[in-house]
Amino acid sequence: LLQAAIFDLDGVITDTAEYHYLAWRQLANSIGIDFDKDINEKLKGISRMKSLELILQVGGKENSYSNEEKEVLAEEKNEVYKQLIINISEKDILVGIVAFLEQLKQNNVKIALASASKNAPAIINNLKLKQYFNEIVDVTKIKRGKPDPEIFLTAAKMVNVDPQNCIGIEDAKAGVEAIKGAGMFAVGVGLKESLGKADLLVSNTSELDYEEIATKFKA
Ligand code: B16
Ligand code: MG
Repeated sequence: LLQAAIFDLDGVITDTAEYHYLAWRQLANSIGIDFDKDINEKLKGISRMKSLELILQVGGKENSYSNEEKEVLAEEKNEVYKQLIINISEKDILVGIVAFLEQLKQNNVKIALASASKNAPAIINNLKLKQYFNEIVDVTKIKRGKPDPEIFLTAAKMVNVDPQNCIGIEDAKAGVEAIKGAGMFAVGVGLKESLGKADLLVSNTSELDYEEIATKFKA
């Protein structure tokens, strides 16, 4: 039985990828590394430090910085990012999401957030969506990032629902892998090329529909 829905944030509820992109590009350029949308694509769902390490690797600078210096660089990016997301509001909720959250609520499905972003609670507040969420995972307590299933398993535990009775909703390859690794039903938002492992694929959030998912979930 479908008892809980566990959401990713960036790319599912709102599109912060563009802001991550702008902030990382500024940081990368400031240390002499070219940054483009192809690299940005690989950073979706990946933690801040892992993202930085990937960028340094692409620029051939993986051994140029100490851990302390990397912390400073990651913090610098986050300061730029925080300035960019300051004006996020209800208008930035992706199409269909409020209706889908309402459907879940009406069907007594628990709702949780499993975002890799340390800024997730602030973003959910700005979007005025806090009231829908029974639980928001504190990512600072998560040891292993997506594709590890830890964050989805933690969310399931917080809402007290067995993983086999949960669905996870993700736009990133690493995220779908994490959901499947947790033993949950994966709803992918995006393209088959990257999200082929999802149990149900929709091309965008406007297609998220409780009845359709519940039917496929049972089958
Ligand atoms: P922060 P999600 C992820 O959010 C983003 O997709 C990823 O690009 C970002 O690096 C990560 O959050 C960490 O974000 O720097 O704000 O802690 O898709 O898991 O909701
Ligand atoms: Mg995402």
